[in-house]
Amino acid sequence: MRFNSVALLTALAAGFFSQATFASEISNRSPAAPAAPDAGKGAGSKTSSSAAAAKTTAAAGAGTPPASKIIKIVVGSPDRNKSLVFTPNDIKAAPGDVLQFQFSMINHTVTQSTFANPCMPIAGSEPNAAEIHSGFVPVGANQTTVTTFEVPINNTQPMYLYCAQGPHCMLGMVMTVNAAANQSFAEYKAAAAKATANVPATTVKGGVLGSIPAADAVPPPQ
Ligand SMILES: [Cu+2]
Repeated sequence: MRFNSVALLTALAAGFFSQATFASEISNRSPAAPAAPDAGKGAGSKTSSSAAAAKTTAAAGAGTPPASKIIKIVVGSPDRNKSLVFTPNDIKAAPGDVLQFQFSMINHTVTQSTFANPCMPIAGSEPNAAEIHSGFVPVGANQTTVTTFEVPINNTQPMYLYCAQGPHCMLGMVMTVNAAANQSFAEYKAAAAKATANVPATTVKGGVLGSIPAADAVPPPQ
């Protein structure tokens, strides 16, 4: 009986050492085995904003086309009087540019409508439209990171965007990208003021949620 136990222990020890040896051979032979990514833990759809930065770098190296830009837009503000605005709210963007929405207090969305139907998701008017919707982004005071929503610009078509929170759209929390001369920011805002409902889209689309250190974010309007 005692002999058998010793034999068993010896066998286990031998097994352990041969496994350890095997493991070290594996790690010696494949030093480039990818480590498990810890970014994105518990936040599947969130990535850092490095994609946009890399894109800009690549475009700058390519030479021929004008360098693409990251256009930063602050959504809301801790300042009560500036809390229902996109800053800036009437912009031009070129294909290759990326709109980087930076969310401030308190809880807003970036959602796309048509010019004709403000405060309503564009899919309701144009079922095949490539819709933009960030989802609701709650933001507390003094956060150390800022949630971003990066929207790549693929063409020069006008885009009409609004915040789908509460009455924010009707209260003027709208913006335009490449607005047409006869469908301007001012006209869109005026039409939004008369909307009878403010409707969010159902799924996050048209961009990528991420996060940047608050120190790297544009200071919200005060
Ligand atoms: Cu809002």
